[in-house]
Amino acid sequence: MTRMKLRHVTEVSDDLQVQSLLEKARKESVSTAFDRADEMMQCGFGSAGVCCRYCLEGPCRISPNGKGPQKGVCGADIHQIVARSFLNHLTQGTSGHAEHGREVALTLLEAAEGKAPFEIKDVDKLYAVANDLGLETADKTVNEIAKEVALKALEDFQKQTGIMNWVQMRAHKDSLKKWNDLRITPVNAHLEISKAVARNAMGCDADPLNLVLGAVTMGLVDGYAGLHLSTDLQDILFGTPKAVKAKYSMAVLDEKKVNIAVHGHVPMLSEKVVEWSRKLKPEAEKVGAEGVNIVGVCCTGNELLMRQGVSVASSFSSQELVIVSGALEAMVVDIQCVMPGIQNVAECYHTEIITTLPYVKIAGATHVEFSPEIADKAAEEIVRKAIKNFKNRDPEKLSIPKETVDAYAGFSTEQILEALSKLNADDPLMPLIDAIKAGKIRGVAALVGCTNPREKQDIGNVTVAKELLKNNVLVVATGCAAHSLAKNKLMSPEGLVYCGDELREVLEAIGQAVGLPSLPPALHMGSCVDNSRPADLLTALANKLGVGIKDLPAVGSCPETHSPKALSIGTFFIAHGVDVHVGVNPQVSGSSVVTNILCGDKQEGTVTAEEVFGGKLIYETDHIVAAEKLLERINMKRAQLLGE
Ligand code: SF4
Ligand code: MSK
Repeated sequence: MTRMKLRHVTEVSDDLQVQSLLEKARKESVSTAFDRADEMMQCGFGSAGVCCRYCLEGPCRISPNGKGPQKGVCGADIHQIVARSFLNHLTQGTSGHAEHGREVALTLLEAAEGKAPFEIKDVDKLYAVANDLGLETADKTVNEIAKEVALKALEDFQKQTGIMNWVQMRAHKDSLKKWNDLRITPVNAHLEISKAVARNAMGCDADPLNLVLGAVTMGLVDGYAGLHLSTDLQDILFGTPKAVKAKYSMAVLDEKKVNIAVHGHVPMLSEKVVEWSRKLKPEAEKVGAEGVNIVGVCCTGNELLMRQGVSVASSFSSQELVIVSGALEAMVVDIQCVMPGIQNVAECYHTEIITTLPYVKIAGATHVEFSPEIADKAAEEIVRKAIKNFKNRDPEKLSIPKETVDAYAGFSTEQILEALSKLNADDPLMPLIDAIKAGKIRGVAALVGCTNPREKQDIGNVTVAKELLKNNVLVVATGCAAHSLAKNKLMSPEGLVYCGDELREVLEAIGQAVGLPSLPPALHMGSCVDNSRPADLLTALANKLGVGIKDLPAVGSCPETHSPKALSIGTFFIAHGVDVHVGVNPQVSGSSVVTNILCGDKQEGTVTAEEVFGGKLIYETDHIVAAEKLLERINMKRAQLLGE
């Protein structure tokens, strides 16, 4: 097989440590996602969303340039095929987040019933959620209330009529009315996911607009059964994040300790791994290590960072390079964004890959089954395995980069409001609203999503963020985008130099009110499911101002995504009227109809997301132009809201 020319390491990532580990991998003949991306040609048909494999009459593919057959065997045209393919992506992304929510709800139920070894850490949040759900709390114990909240959450996967409880509880009333009028409000997550799969089959829904509306329902399921429900229940179980200082970069690996990376998304097991890493320190010392060092990868990393200050080693695209350091005794994975390639890389070093869920296994990896009731047993076994593996480390293969970057994280909505309350105890949102009205903050942007091995790592996330900060846009971040920003000092006061003067003034004033030199330029709000937190902040601002979320100068940006989950999250925000930028091809370009619905402006005679919801999808690969487009949208909404 002829080998494609690989990109030079400097073209692959902006991170010097990633570059040096990739060089090491190549020298040691270890293939990683960056190289596989160079070797894998992208199919033009798939890129445009015009191939269909939904039945055995196919596969069928339609050429967007009009050459060749213009209909599949069943008669589906290019617009129907692209719309179905978009809905298929959204369904996949949404099911991941919904499963996350359901797992957390079951854990809360088992904890409340005394069957799982978890305690309710944030009783205040439990009461707040119970009240918002309309539950009676008087004369009930914490565990009784927790059980009722968990059962309400599980109803969102069971009920056959009405509206999902979490939609009813968390959605802005104007948005909810819009969705009800369109009859796209979800009833229960599993019902909607199954309906989406069913309507996408051969011989079912063949109306591109109706299919896109089905995708919006998926976005709402993602946002409420996935994001909001998971965040609320995780905060109840593990605590609502507060500002915390931690370290970033591959250099958080510790040569003198047993290193365990926790990777994936669901924090139940990893919380226990942290606990057992402390308990088993004496055993680590017996094998010559100074203790056990837990490092984060992807969003399991973000969850532990937000609540426990655990340092973060890598975002998605460089996950295999954590192993290439030769310093990792175990990588424990749960679900989502876990590349199968980690097992092949691990076989070239001493790292043990440990899968933990019965429906997420990797051939060749060790499996230690996790379920909430045996959380302690599983975590203990995992940490012991890593300790035992310490002796197999090969000093010849060891290469740990040197410098870490300090970053602040833990900015839950509650933490942001608490900080603002130092400036106005009676009305904490007012300092933020005043700053927006005065133009000191032009708007709010959420930098979300991933890194993608096909893209130069970090460049898109950081460029868009810096351009927005320079223009006095308040930036919040989640997921792997937050990792890019943290490594580039945008989550420490050092990064204030990238802010416009007015924004810097506001960040300093709030920071000093809570005893810091300043808030960091970008506020880390958490993992992918924590995109519920910016949504909560926007809902609170809209309610305070007496307007819809669509009226706020707020945008989302996802410059380097790889995941269909990002499309689901993006659609959730668009359904609220927030413009969302994506820097990676969303694979709908084959259909002018679907592209126009998602990305088109308001136009007479056509239905577009902007016209229906007030926000649209912006696909732009040039990072500077993307930031300009987002600023334009922010300015447009400011003009409408404030008459500027
Ligand atoms: Fe072809 Fe239609 Fe079957 Fe798709 S559903 S593979 S377009 S025949
Ligand atoms: S982990 S979905 S690469 S943010 Fe949430 Fe990172 Fe994107 Fe996975």
